[in-house]
Amino acid sequence: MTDRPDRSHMPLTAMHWGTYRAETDGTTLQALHPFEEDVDPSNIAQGYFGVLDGPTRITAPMVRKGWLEDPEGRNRDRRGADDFVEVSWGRVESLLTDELTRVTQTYGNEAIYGGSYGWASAGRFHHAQGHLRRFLNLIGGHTTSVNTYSLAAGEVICEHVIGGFWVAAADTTDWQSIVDNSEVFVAFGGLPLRNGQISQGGTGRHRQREAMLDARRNGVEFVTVSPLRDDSVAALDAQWIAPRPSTDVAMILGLCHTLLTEGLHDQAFLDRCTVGFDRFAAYLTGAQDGTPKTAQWAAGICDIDPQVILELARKMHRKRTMISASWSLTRQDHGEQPFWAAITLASMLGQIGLPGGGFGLGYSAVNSLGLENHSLPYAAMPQGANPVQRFIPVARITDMLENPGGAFDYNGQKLTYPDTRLIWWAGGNPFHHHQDLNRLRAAWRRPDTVVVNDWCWTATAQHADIVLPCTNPLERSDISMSGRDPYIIAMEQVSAPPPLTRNDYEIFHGLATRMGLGAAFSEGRDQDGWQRHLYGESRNRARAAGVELPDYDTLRARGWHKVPVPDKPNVMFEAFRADPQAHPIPTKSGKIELWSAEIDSFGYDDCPGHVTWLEPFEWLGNGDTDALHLISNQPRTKLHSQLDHGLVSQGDRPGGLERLRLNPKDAAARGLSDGAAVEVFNSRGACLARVVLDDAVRPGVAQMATGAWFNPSRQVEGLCLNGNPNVLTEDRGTSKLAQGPIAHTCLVKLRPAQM
Ligand SMILES: Nc1nc2c(c(=O)[nH]1)N[C@H]1C(S)=C(S)[C@@H](COP(=O)(O)OP(=O)(O)OC[C@H]3O[C@@H](n4cnc5c(=O)[nH]c(N)nc54)[C@H](O)[C@@H]3O)O[C@H]1N2
Ligand SMILES: Nc1nc2c(c(=O)[nH]1)N[C@H]1C(S)=C(S)[C@@H](COP(=O)(O)OP(=O)(O)OC[C@H]3O[C@@H](n4cnc5c(=O)[nH]c(N)nc54)[C@H](O)[C@@H]3O)O[C@H]1N2
Ligand SMILES: [Mo]
Repeated sequence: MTDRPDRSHMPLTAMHWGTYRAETDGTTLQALHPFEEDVDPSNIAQGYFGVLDGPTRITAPMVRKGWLEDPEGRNRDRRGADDFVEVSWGRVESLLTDELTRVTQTYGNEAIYGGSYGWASAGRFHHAQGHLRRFLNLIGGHTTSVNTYSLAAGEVICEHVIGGFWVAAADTTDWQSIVDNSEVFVAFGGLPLRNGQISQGGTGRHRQREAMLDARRNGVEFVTVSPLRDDSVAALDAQWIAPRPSTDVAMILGLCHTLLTEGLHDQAFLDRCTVGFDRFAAYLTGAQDGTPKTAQWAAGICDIDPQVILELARKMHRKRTMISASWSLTRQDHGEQPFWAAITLASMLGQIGLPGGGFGLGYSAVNSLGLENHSLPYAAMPQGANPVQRFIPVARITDMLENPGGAFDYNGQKLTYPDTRLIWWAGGNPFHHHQDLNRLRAAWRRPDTVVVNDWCWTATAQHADIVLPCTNPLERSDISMSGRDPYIIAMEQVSAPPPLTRNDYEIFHGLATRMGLGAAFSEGRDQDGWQRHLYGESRNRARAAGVELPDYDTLRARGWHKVPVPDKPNVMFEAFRADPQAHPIPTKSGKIELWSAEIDSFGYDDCPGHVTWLEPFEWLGNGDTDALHLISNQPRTKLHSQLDHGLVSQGDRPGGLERLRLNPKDAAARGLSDGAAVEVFNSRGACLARVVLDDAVRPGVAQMATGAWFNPSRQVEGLCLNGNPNVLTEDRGTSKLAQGPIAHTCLVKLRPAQM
């Protein structure tokens, strides 16, 4: 941007929320300035100032007192409420070597849980989970996890319906195709720009705002289907439809029914490109179960005007329509259904594969969705092979700890939980991200040992026995290149880490060395050697895909490189639409599966063979009259729990409490005024919050971002003082198919806080 001073001589650093120029006075970081290429930089990075040192920084290896004092029982009941003692790296390495040897020899390697979910930090080489898994694989393996918290249900359902989520995500229709060709953009779950701040692995230039506004200027009509009006920016002037949360599937069925009964569906597309429409249609019309899924039927469930559904269906048929379904829709009870429903609706409209038409899964969930770029398969740190076959669906962690040997279903398989004796987490914060934290906290006390690598004292670190202090991205050199973003950034160390901290690589290399496996772990490379190696491999892969990258030293000297954008905007499934025989999609049938013989064969009552409206276990349709549906969405001021302790996040907490947004009508009905301190509660737990009145929130809904560090009260059982909504959310799988998390399906009540 032209009005910024030239800072191109300053070193670059990169995070999931963007790229920055670092101003230092030679020793200390003074400022982080937006990268000159970024047209819409994020403020999140400013949260680092003040927390690089100080009381929240982990500065040395720490071991829990009770764990040291009782080598038999390990005083496990004190885990999460105990003191720590500082030890040397030599001592901690010897404690860990002994414990790993004991656990693997007594119980086998499957007793180590190394699933370690979490976002860690940007940087191709310094990827915490990659190093953890490489190390654990080297010592005989570990139980791992599959799928994500982001959209586990979406990943598994897409495997059956369109051949995989991540493949489709990489094929997402570009924003430019939408700008040039769409007439209507219907966003289930909205287009939250605050989420587009983020891109896993880093981003050079934030594109979502500019693209949306270009589309609007070009006449695209936006429709936001969401409990929050501000899930799309005001400038889009979007039509706001606000069904009850967790009822989008009913609304989409109402749209499908309208298309079918009014003859507005594209039978030719359905015949050529999909399988199983007839089975789905029998359900839609009620031939199968006696209930036609009319607009009227849907409106009753969603609590909206049926006319809105009828008119929207007709408009979507008349105009070139892009349908977006946000990832949040999958983090719900029966979260497999919304993506399947959106894909079914788009199939009936028959615009899939046309410029600006069809569907996209999560525009603005992250900056990379809809970017005009080559999707390049860059190399990642090799993790070796895991000799242990056992895994859990990522969000079944508490079930696993509570229920060793217990059986569970997953995607057609019958599996059992291992007997976990040691947990190792690096680069994630389960005491932020998991549901029903009070239940997790109790189950977490079962294993003998918990090891956590982190750079700051998160609740997870506080619930560990052995805490290994690591660095953050400001404190190490690396390369930010994600393959989902055209920018490659040579990251430089711009802040000195506390002297006793180590990079995750060094932590595991040190341990491997002590266990006689140092050479196997390092393969003879030092940290710079690995970065050269990974970049060199990536360069070869890019070249094979027709893209030339500068060599490593040139990249380092220049600081960054932008991969040129392709000549023409990408359109999802374009080739498939043109010739489904020649270009099948990777499903069983090669076509879009509106009825899946495979899913049907699993016989799951909670995920039948076609899209089905399944009542959520908890929603505004079955709760007490004073219950509110809690939307615990992504925070604007941070990435999940990262930098919650920093000024940007803390500065957004009026009077130190997390904001709970409420419609003024709901506040008035409860006698609550703006700024009131409340306890948000249900049968699972409670947390403190401060009421903020806002008519952008649908009546019956309360909204509170995730990310506040879990801070359990020592006086009141089950109460989080910092306002982490996961003390309220239910921990159960979306269905037997994906077993994904369901944070967005949650009812709560409010009472004045006792403070
Ligand atoms: N209620 C509710 N809960 C949710 C969600 C929701 O919508 N509602 N969303 C869910 C979703 S989509 C997700 S993805 C999860 C996110 O959950 P997580 O990914 O676990 O959350 P983060 O806060 O990003 O955790 C990353 C941790 O890694 C640490 N870290 C950063 N860099 C490094 C490093 O270099 N090395 C090491 N060792 N550690 C590092 C950070 O300090 C932080 O503690 O949360 C889920 N939970
Ligand atoms: N700033 C910031 N950006 C982020 C993240 C972050 O922590 N901070 N996290 C990143 C990660 S890991 C992920 S997975 C993505 C997640 O991206 P999303 O899944 O899109 O994130 P959410 O903010 O949970 O949800 C988006 C909106 O969906 C709406 N919604 C919730 N339930 C329903 C429903 O039943 N029906 C309808 N129609 N709408 C509903 C809510 O109003 C919410 O604001 O965000 C990424 N971006
Ligand atoms: Mo996520």
